[in-house]
Amino acid sequence: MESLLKVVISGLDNAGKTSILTALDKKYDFQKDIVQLKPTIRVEYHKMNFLRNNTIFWDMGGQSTYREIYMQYQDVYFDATDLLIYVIDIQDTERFENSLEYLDAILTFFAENKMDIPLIITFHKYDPDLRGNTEILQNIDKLREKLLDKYSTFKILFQQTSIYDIISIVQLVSYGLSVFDEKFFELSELLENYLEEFNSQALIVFDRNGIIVSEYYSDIEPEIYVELLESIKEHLFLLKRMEEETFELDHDISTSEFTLFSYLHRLKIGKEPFFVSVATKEDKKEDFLEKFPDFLDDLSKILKELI
Ligand SMILES: Nc1nc2c(ncn2[C@@H]2O[C@H](COP(=O)(O)OP(=O)(O)OP(=O)(O)O)[C@@H](O)[C@H]2O)c(=O)[nH]1
Ligand SMILES: [Mg+2]
Repeated sequence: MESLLKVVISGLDNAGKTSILTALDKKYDFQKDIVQLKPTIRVEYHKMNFLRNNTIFWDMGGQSTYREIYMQYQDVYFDATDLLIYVIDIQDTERFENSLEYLDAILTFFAENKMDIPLIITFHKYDPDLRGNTEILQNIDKLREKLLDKYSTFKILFQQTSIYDIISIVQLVSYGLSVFDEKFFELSELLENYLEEFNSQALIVFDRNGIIVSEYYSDIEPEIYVELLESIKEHLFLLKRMEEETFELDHDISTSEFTLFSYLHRLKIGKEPFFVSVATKEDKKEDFLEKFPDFLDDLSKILKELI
């Protein structure tokens, strides 16, 4: 039996909710679509398949009129929620209090109805050029402490996202969805072990939509960090093409200008395609190529149980 997950994505107007979902959907070349976004009227529904679950994202338009409606008919909008993603615009310092009040209203509803729901709070618009900005980092810390203190009974996961960092968006959703199955821990262990055996930098398993099923990284040296991100981005783009067109080969190998050997491999479990993305240092690639078939065997066993 397939189950259906309801993911509510909420936050003030202009926080970036629809942008997040648009970026997630497109993965590449989405900037143009995001510039044209208009404020969301009431709720937009957005369906996505993730492993055996069908996921419906409820993108709740955040303008105050709509917020009032949701609060008036809380059970209509928030009943049967499986996961809440709450988006706070980290650049909109003036409205932090306002945003916390809205979150409080939603969480009060969950608490009153004894709904024990995992919650992801993302500090959004944490754009690459703001990394290391002390004021922003202090604000994030302050908000995080406040929230942890106030909502100690909730399971809260914090994230930092930006639409200019597509991997942060993919991670946001994949962490959220992976809380629903214990098999993910086994998978994560497998990746950890093989990453060590391969001596690689990154090992990621994507589903057909480019959602991360699991991932593992070694300590990444600053010099190759940018190169690694480029390799992952490139793989997101490629897997989309492999899905859309009938791509002849089941893998793609590329070597970047400098040091990284990057490899994308498609594997099918039943009818379900998965993609394995590997980035390894050029001088370690023999190790990797030799052991990769064993990894695929072990991986297939776990994925079979997941779908
Ligand atoms: N700098 C920056 N701007 C962003 C980011 N994400 C979204 N935006 C911008 O924020 C504005 C609002 O984005 P939307 O996605 O429409 O916001 P929303 O939360 O859906 O708003 P409502 O539908 O009214 O609730 C747009 O101009 C986006 O381009 C981000 O990560 N960084
Ligand atoms: Mg919107």
